[in-house]
Amino acid sequence: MPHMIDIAAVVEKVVATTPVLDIHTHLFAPELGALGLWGIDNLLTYHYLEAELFRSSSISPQQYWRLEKAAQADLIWRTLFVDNTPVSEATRGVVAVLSALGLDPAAKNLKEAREFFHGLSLADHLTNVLRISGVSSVVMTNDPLDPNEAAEWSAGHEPDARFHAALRLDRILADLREKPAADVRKILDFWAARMKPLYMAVSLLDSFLFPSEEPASRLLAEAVLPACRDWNIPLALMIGVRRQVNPDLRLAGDGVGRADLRSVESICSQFRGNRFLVTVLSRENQHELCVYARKFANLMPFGCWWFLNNPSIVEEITRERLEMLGVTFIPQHSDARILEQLIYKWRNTRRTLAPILTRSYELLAQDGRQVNEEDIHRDVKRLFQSNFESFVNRIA
Ligand code: HDL
Ligand code: ZN
Repeated sequence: MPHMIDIAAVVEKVVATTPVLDIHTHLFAPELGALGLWGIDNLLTYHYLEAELFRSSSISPQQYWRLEKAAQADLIWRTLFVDNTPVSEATRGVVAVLSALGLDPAAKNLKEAREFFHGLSLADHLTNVLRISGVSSVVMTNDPLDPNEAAEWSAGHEPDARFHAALRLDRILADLREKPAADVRKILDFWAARMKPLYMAVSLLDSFLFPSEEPASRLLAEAVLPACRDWNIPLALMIGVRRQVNPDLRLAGDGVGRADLRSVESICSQFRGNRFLVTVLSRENQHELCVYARKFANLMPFGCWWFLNNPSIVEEITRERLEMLGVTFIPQHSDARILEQLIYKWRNTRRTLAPILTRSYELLAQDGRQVNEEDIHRDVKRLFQSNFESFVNRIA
């Protein structure tokens, strides 16, 4: 009789102790200067919280944008954390971060938190946050047409080895849409050589269609995909955004729309020599993305992106992926914009994933196959690291 293990306890331990490679963030290596955000005022002026502020405060967006960042943070703290209970995903996340750092998450003001962050060395704090979060390394979002970022790269700074690059194409496909593909290809090659990206990435509207006469579609086919093939890196398609539904909210103003995923079918089918990381923003698109992943081995579904990164939806998405794909997908990325968000985003992912994996192994046992600790280690390592590492074809 195979040795019976306490499945729940072993899964909990393995999920808690297996480091994760965070494949999509908006974090920056310290070597890239002031691009990297950290600390309490940045944590509180996160666009997720700004959207929630306007539902509980009489302040108008126009009045809010005129405030200094510290005043914005004080208003958000008072409104969402003192005058109201921080039960939303984004507010509870700040509570989790403060608690993890030994600060009082029920404080009436930000005095203690500001003093704590003011005294920190970023280098030590970065190592401490990665350790608490169980994150081995992160992938950045690097936009070569952002003048501030281009200046940092042109200054010859090399990112810390725990920060990998991803070449983000949104602005290239928008600003250079009238350019010949050959010109765009030269720019891609220049920045790919400089950044050494693990993949190229683009976020796309819910209305994205491929193939189509749209400039983005043409440049993807004629410049981006040949470049990805030559550089032997995947292209990440992030589909389903409805840009600036409420422009008054700025970064918080984007919405979500169900996309026609026949675009994914066409691109995976037509470009068999390319590999595609795909995440979709609409909950309604998730099941069909799983079906497409069963049809195309060059499609790697990843993450519960943005408005989906809430336990109720992460649970549904992760269960259907396990049922349809086994452990051959990438369950989550943090999308962290501020360093300390890694702490709560990965705590939440582990807290939601562990019972789902346990249930899968319990069903397997009921149907006749016991798992051992080695099986569980292998599966969690695939989910947290090696599915991505092998898909980008480089040990990141
Ligand atoms: O396009 C993206 O990478 C999105 O993640 C946006 O940055 C979005 O504003 C975001 O931060 N989502 O979490
Ligand atoms: Zn993002």
